[in-house]
Amino acid sequence: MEWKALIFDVDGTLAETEEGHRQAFNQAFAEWGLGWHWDEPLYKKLLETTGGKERIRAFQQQRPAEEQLSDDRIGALHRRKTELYAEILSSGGLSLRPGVEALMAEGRLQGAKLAIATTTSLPNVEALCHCIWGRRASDVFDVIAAGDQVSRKKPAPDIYLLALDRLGLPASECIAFEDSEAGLQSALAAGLTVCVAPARYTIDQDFAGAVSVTDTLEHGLQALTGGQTRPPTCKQS
Ligand code: XBP
Ligand code: MG
Repeated sequence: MEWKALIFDVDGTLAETEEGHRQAFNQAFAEWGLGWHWDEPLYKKLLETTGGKERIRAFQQQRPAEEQLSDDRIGALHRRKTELYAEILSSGGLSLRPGVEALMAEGRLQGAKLAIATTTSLPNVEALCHCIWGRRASDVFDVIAAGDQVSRKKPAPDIYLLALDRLGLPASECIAFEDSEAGLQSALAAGLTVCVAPARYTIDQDFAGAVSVTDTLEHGLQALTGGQTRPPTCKQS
């Protein structure tokens, strides 16, 4: 099967970004004097809610009445978090996950378009592309569907449907690459074939329905080169 487009999730798929997000959330909370701190086990749980603003809202539901923020305040807090995330990425040290660069190159070689379908916001996609390639996201990807461009985030299919609409292609001609259960469900619900390479925070999730589940996307290349997809190498719950 020759795929007409490769659609990539961002966080956890292109790069291990969630630690950067977690630090940015915590720095924003500290600046605002909220007394909140998301450690790694808590963040793993909180990642079940996709989207930063939605994650803050889900977290504060467990907090006392005096700690509740209005939607406007959550929006402002999240804008500061986005600025801090860009600062963290600009300090360097982040690289693509293994196999991503080769997969993108093989896709290009085969004439496929490259697209993004992510829950994170457009400024964060730009920050990552600047950090990794020193280029604008639109110079690296043909189509970018991100964050609040849809009202329902993953696992709803909306962000993948938006990417497909912008590509002008049916789901049957495209393949998606994901790291999370919510992302997999989103892409499947949009009708896509999905390869999963679980990331640091998603390793224990359920990836039933993926065409392949592999440690890294180095093996995702096989989906492009006509080879057999490898059997799952990661734990499925
Ligand atoms: C992962 C997410 C994001 C990030 C934070 O998105 O759920 O919410 O954790 O990003 P994906 P924002 O894997 O689909 O890229 O704070 O910008 O929402
Ligand atoms: Mg992800």
